[in-house]
Amino acid sequence: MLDTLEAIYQESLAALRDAASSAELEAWRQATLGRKGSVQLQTRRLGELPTEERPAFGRRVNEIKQALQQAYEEQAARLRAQDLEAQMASEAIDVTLPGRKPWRGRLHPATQTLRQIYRIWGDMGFQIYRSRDVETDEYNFELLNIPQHHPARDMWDTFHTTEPGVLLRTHTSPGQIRAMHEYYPEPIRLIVPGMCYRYEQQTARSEFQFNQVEGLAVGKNITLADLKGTLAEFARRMYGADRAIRFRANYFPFTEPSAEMDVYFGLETEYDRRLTKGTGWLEILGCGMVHPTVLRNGGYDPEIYSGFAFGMGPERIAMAKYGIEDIRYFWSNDLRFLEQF
Ligand code: FA5
Repeated sequence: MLDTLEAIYQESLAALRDAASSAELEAWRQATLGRKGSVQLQTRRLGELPTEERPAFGRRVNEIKQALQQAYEEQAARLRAQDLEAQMASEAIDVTLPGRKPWRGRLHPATQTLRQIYRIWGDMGFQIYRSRDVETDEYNFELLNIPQHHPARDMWDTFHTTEPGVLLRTHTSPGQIRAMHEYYPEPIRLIVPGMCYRYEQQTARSEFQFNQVEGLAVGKNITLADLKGTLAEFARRMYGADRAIRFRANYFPFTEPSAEMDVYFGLETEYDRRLTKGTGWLEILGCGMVHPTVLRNGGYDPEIYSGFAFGMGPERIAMAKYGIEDIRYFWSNDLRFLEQF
C-alpha cells in the first residue's frame, strides 16, 4: 500500500507540473487534495493495514499532503505571474507613440462666410447693426414702399404669425428703416446681418431659411457710381481680382434704380446648369439707390440726402466661392459636407 501511495504522489506531482491554467490547477486540486481526492482516499484505507504499520503510513500520507499542498501553491504563484505577464504584454501602452489628436469642432461654413463678409465691410468702414427676426408688416413691407395688396409682395412669400401684422422678416431690409430712425440725421454706413424666412419651395439655390447681409449707406452726394464701385470692391476682396462679376438691371420697390449682381459660377456640369438656370452666373445680391419714399420714411429728406442699399446672400456667396452646387447642404447637418470647411 505504501508503494501505491508513493506512486500516487509521483503521478500527482507530474500532473501538477502539466497544469497550464488556473482552471486546470483547480481541477487538479480537487482530484488530488479534495475531500474525494486520490490522496484523501488513501487516508481512509488506513484500517486495512496491520496496527503496527499504521503510524508510519499515516505520517507518510501527511508528509505527502503537505508536500503536494506546497507544490500546488508554488505552481499557482507561477501561473499567476504568467497570466499577469501575458496581460501586460497584450495591454501594453507604448508611451513613446505620439498622442491622438482630440476631435475639434469648427465653425459652420455659413458662419465662416459671414465673418469674412463682416471683415471686408468692416475694413471699408461699415459697422454691424442688429435688427429683429420677428418683424411687423409695417417695417418689412409698408415703410419699404410695398403697400398692402401691392403686386411686389409676391416677391416675398411670407411666414405670418397668429398675431395680425406680425411676421418673420422675409429680408433684412426692414433694418434699413430701423437704422435710419436710430441714426437720423447722422450719415450712415452699416450692414445688417441675420436670418430671413420665406414660405418658399426649396431648390438647389433657394432655402426657406437663409442668411442675408443688408448694406446701407446714407449721406450727401452718394451716387450710383459709389454703389457699383463699392460692391465691385467687395467682390474683389471676396473672390480675387480675376473673378468675373456682372450687374443686371432689376426692380425692387425700395430702390430706384435697382440691380442685381451675379458672380460667374461655371457651366461645366449638369449641377452648374441647374443651379445657374443654364447661364453659368449665380445671383448673390440685390441692390440699388435708396428710393426717395424710403429715405423719407426713415426721416431723411431726399432733397438733401441720398443713399445706396444692398442685400446679399452669404450662402450664395459661399456657394460661388467654394463651388457648392446645392444650398440645401448648408442646413442638412451632414458632417461629410461640414467637415470639408
Ligand atoms: C431682397 O431680399 C432685397 N431685400 C435685397 C435688396 C436690399 C435690394 C436692398 C435692394 C436694396 P432678393 O429676394 O433678391 O432681394 O434677395 C437678395 C439675396 O438674398 C439674393 O441675391 C440671394 O443671394 C439671397 N436669397 C434670396 N432668397 C433666397 C433663398 N430663398 N435662399 C437663399 N438665399 C436667398
